[in-house]
Amino acid sequence: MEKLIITAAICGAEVTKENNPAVPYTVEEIAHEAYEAYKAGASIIHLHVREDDGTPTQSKERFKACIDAIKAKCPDVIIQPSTGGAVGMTDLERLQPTELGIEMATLDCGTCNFGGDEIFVNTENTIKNFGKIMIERNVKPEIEVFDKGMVDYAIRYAKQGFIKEPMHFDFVLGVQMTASARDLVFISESIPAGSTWTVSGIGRHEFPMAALAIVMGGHVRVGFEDNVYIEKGVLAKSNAELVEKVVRLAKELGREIATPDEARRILSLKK
Ligand code: KMH
Ligand code: ZN
Repeated sequence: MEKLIITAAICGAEVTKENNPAVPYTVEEIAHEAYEAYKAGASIIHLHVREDDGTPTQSKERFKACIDAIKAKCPDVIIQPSTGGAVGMTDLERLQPTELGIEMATLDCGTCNFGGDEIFVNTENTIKNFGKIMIERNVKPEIEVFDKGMVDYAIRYAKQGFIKEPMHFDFVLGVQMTASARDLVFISESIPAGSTWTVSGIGRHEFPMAALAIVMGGHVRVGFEDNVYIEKGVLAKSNAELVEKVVRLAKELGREIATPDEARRILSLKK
């Protein structure tokens, strides 16, 4: 089995300091959380950025400031900006970080409900346009799928030339599709041979999904974007604490942790 790639989703767009005071907003806080998560074992930082007051933004300047600050502390870490941004942002706003010479970015492969009246909109044209731009800018997409139909869209758009293979998927389970062992087996067996996958279990599903991915040969995403608790009712002190828990699980289950360069090889990234 390949070594385990751990992604730290340190900030997100929806979670706030009211949910957990350790959620980072400023450039310094974001760089600090990224560095600590990296030292704990994360090889990829999934990055959203905020204004100092916590407002989510896709500003190219703000992304550049955060990327530079993270790279100053850990030059080899893989930085994966979000092109999902926050619900309601325009496509042009969302695409800004892809102009920064980045290695990876998320590519959300369908529209889904996001709680209450919120809808996270990704039309067919949006997905194809984002895919085409990522090919032109040499950015490897992490394909975000919130249910199995989004895997099927990705396969269709890859056949049409909008996404390059081998594809890398992130199964976000517990938002729209439920998070069970059956769901994870079903969805991970639905992707093309040669693809790679990671799982983001939302909320209380974070560590059960991580444990399953570790034994199934997938990879793991944890972080405040998805979950703010280290155990039931106990807030995590940092993203690093969440990463450390995955490292402990992997050790117990006999799976080694990938360095950033090992992750680059596994994901066919060109540095
Ligand atoms: N904040 C969500 C609306 C991504 O990063 O690509 C979108 C999201 C997915 O978080
Ligand atoms: Zn995200």
